[in-house]
Amino acid sequence: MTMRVRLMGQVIHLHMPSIQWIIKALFVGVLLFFITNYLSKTTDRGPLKTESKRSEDSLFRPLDVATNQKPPVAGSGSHMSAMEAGNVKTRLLMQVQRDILRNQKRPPDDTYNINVTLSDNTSMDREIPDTRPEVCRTFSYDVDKLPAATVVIPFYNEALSMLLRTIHSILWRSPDKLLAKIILVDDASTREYLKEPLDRYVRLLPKVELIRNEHREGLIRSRMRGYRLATSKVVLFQDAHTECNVGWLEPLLDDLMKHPQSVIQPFVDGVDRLTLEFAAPPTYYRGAFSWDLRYTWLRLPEHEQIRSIETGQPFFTPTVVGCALAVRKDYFDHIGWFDEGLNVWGGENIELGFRTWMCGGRVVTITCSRVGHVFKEFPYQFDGNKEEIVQKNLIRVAETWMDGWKKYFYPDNPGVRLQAARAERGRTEVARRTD
Ligand SMILES: [Mn+2]
Repeated sequence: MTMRVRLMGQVIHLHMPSIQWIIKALFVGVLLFFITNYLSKTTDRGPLKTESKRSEDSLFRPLDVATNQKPPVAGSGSHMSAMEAGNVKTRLLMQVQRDILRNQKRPPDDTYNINVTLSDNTSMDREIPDTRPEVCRTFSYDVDKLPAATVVIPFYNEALSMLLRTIHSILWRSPDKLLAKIILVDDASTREYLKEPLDRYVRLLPKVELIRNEHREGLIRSRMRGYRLATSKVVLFQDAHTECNVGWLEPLLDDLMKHPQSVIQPFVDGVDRLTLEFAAPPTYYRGAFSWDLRYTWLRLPEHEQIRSIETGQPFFTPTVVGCALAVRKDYFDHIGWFDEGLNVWGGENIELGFRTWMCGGRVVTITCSRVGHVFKEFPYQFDGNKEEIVQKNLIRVAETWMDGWKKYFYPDNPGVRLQAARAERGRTEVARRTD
C-alpha cells in the first residue's frame, strides 16, 4: 500500500512502512525530549539537595535557634548597630563559629559551674526580654551628641560561647557611632580554644581587639591594660559572661555627659547559670558592703524602687558592682584608676566606691541600662590561695580608706586575724632559717 503526496510540485510516493517509521521516530523524539527534560531538572536539583543538606548541617541548625529569630537591635531609633555597620561576612562568621564551638576541647560543665553545653547550643544573637521599666522606652537620646565608649573585657579560661555571646550582644545592641572598640584582655588563659580559634573568630568581627597577657595579671591589672589602650571618652569594664540588653549603652553615656564626676553601673539582671534564663530580679537591689568589706546586695527601699521604676532615674549606690561599670576617661585618670596594688580579684569595687564617694564623686545605678550577668560560684579563677589574696586586698582597702572605722573591719573579720597569725608564723620560720 502506497500513498501519493504532492510536495513542491513533485509527487512523492510514500509506502506505509515509511509512514509507520515516521510515526515511530516522532514518538521516540517526544519521549527523548521528555526524558532529557526530566533528567536536566533532576541534575539541577542535585546541587540544591546538597546545599540544603549543608545548611541543615550548618551552625544554625544543630547549634542553635539563631536563624529563626529576629536579630536584636541597637537602641536608638534607626541607628545602625555596630554589627550591622561592620559589613560582617555572616556566612563565614557562622561557619567559623560552628567550627570552633564544635571542635573545642573543654572540661565538663561543672568545671565552669555553668551550663556550658546549653550555652554552646544557644544562639550568640538570641533575643532576650526587655527588662527596662516601661518609661525607659519613651526616652530618646541624641546619638550625635553622645561620646563613644570602649568596652574592656578581661577573661581567664572563660567558656567560649559565653565570651562570644557577651561580644555579640555588645555589637548588636550598641549604635555603631557610640561604640569605639571592644578590647578583650586574655589573662594568660591556658585553654586551647581561646588561642588560635578565638583569634580566627575575632578577625571576622568589627571593632574587636584581642590582647594577651604573658603571665597571669589578675582581673584588676588586666582591666587597666585594656584601659590604657582606649582612646575614647568613656570606658566600660565588663565581665566576659554578660549580655547587654536593648538600649543599654545610651543611658550610661547620657548620664556621664550630665555628671562627669561619676562611676556608674548598669542595672544588673540575672542570667541563670543553669537555664540561661535572662530575668530582672523581682525587687531592686543596690551594691553595698558588710563590715568585713564583702560585697553585698541591699534591697532598695520601696519608695526608692517605685521612684526609679516610674521615672527611670538612676539611684545612688554605695559601691560599684564588679561585673559592669562605666566611667569617663578624664575622670578616671583624675581619681587614679583601679588600685593596681590589689591582686587578682576582690575588694576593687568596694575600694573604687569608697574613693569616688570620698573624693566628691558619685556612684549610681542606671535603671534604664540593663546588662545580664551569670552569677557563678567562683567569680574569677585564682592561682594562689583565694582567701589569702582577697584578705590581703581587703586589709589594704581598709587601711587606705577607713580611718577610724577600721575598728569595725578587724573584729568582724576572723579571716584577717587568722591570716595575721599565719603571717606571724611565717615570719618566725623565715627568721629561724636565716639565723
Ligand atoms: Mn562575673
